[in-house]
Amino acid sequence: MWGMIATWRMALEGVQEAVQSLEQQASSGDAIEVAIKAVEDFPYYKSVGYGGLPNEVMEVELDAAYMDGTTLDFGAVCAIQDVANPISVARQLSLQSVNNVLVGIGAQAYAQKQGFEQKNMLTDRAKIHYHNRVKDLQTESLVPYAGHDTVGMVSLDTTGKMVAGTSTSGLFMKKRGRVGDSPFIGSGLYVDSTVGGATATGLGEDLMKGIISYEIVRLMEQGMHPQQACEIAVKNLSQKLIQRRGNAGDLSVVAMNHKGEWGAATNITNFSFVVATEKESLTVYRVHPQEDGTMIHEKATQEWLDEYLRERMKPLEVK
Ligand code: SD4
Repeated sequence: MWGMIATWRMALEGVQEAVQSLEQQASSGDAIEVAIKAVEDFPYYKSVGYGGLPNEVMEVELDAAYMDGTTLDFGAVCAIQDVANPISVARQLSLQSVNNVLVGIGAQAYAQKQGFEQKNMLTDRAKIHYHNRVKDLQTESLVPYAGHDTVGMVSLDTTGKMVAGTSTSGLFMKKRGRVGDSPFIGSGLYVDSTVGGATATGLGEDLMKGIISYEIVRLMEQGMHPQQACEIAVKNLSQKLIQRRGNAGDLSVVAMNHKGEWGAATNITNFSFVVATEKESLTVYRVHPQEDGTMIHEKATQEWLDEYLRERMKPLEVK
């Protein structure tokens, strides 16, 4: 059995490429790296890799993580700049016995020394988004930190090995040096090949309060189906945050177990995800949360898929 699940429709092209290789017995590690690199390289996705939206001083700081569910090897980079594929650096760091998580200039120096491609990740399009946002903030009372869509993926290969990965530019207009959940083991991602894996997207500050990816894997280990585990984890964390703090940020998750069964849950209205397994061809779903905490997964129509890309690639006007 092989399978792969990923957050957001933007993962589609990358997962498509990776799935073809999983069918040909590629490893789950290679599948994750290939698929996430494809998202990082696509300039129109404004929350991952090249074209990612900058922090408040117009620098693109990227976070990425990689976890091997068999060895439990884990590597991550936080707030790295000018590196084309943070996921590849995270994967390489996961193989080291120490120094698995590097931040900022240390991460950059490592990547440079190891020969990873250097690249200015700030595109003209991202600059327009930045300038427009600065303008809007002067006239409207908006939350500055809007705009997020981390790519998180879990994959299972034919040998039974599972791997998870994440990559993100974090929150648009974040403070310099701010890091969310995505590169943190347990919060942004967690995977154990004997159980399954999970990954999250949304407001990192809140996702971290529930160590939500680990929580989902723990629930699956207790025997829960991934769908039930995702729903319970989102519902419990969301309720707890509302009770204790008055509100809950955006929380969205996907998971797959070692049998290739999967789940996805959210507390927002526009979450989408991509899944493919040996039994189910590549499909994009939109998730509709219900009052009772259960989810309806609706297959995305071709019209919706086309509109998603059109919206992201439309010409931008400077305000
Ligand atoms: C963060 N969780 O940096 C990331 C942002 C994100 O979907 O996922 N967005 O907090």
